[in-house]
Amino acid sequence: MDQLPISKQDDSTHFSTATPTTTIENAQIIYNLPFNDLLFRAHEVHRRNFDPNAIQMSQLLSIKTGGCPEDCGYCSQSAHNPTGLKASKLMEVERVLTEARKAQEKGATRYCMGAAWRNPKDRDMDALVAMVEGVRALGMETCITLGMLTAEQSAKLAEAGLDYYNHNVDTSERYYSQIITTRTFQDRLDTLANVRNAGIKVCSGGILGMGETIEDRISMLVTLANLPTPPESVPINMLIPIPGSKLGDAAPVDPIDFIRTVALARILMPSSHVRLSAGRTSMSDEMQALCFFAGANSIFVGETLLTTENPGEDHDSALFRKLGLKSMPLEPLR
Ligand code: SAM
Ligand code: DTB
Ligand code: SF4
Repeated sequence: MDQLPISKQDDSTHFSTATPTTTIENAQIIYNLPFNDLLFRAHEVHRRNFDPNAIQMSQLLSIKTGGCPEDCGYCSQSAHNPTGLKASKLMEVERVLTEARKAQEKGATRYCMGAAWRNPKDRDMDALVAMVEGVRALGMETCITLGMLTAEQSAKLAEAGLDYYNHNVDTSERYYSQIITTRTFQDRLDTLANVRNAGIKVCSGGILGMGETIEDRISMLVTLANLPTPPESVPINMLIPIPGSKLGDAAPVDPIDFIRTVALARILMPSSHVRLSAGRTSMSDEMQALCFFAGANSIFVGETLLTTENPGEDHDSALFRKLGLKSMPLEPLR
């Protein structure tokens, strides 16, 4: 175990640095370690980089729901998926700020606003800037996810003080076109580069449970770890099967495979926040506890994600009490 390769970010002296970058082969070796060795190693990396009992708490709001022109096979909001979801227009800025205040009162420190768009129109930018500025003025971190973004739009949001932009690669490059055909994997990487170049922190991860192989999951994490700068935030979603969507009948992910993937994310991206994202309502407390041990240190709080259910405050505060977890303090805003 001591001679295993590690990622370029991990400055541990316990393990040899066999390669300057993370290769698929090295990641596979780590992923396939005996479970106890994998978890021990991931937890050790976690402890060296973070308080292991602190969890970052984000809250989501859908600021523009449904009617999306993209054909993502997993999504309730795609116009290509007959899911019965009612489409709505972009929410008023004041309503967004009222919802953000409520989330802050319940303990969220980051507010994540999501729009069901292929990309924002330039005419939407003033309202989006006002949302970012307004949420920041409350003293919360801001995150937004609007689809593809140009360099100019990225610069505008950076100037408004946006902390994070969420844009997931979702799966491996190889499997991508099985899930989405209206944009390419490279389109996703281009937006991530625009966001990064504008000085905004990157939030990018994916979904497990879409019929992909374990190699696809490993490859997705290797792509993220090998970006010029790895994402500061890595959401790992478990597919929420949406009736009417192309993946409505997808088979559930094996919980051990899910936990192994979280552990690999932690090892490959030691200083990133790894978020246990969608799908917690169908995870047991024990599974979530193992994900936290394996290095997950961020969650979405509140009763809803964008269009689906989330465990909610009562369940999460009981879980935090049982596990002795606490909310991660907010770093001073820029
Ligand atoms: N339209 C924007 C985009 O796709 O970039 C932002 C919103 S989109 C809903 C954000 C992410 O949520 C997706 O990239 C996907 O990873 C995740 N997601 C969407 N539907 C999901 C589902 N049913 N289960 C798990 N994750 C899901
Ligand atoms: C991410 O990776 N997961 C969040 C956030 N980024 C935008 C979205 C989860 C959506 C789950 C399905 C829904 O509520 O519609
Ligand atoms: Fe649209 Fe985003 Fe849903 Fe894809 S994931 S259909 S881009 S809202």
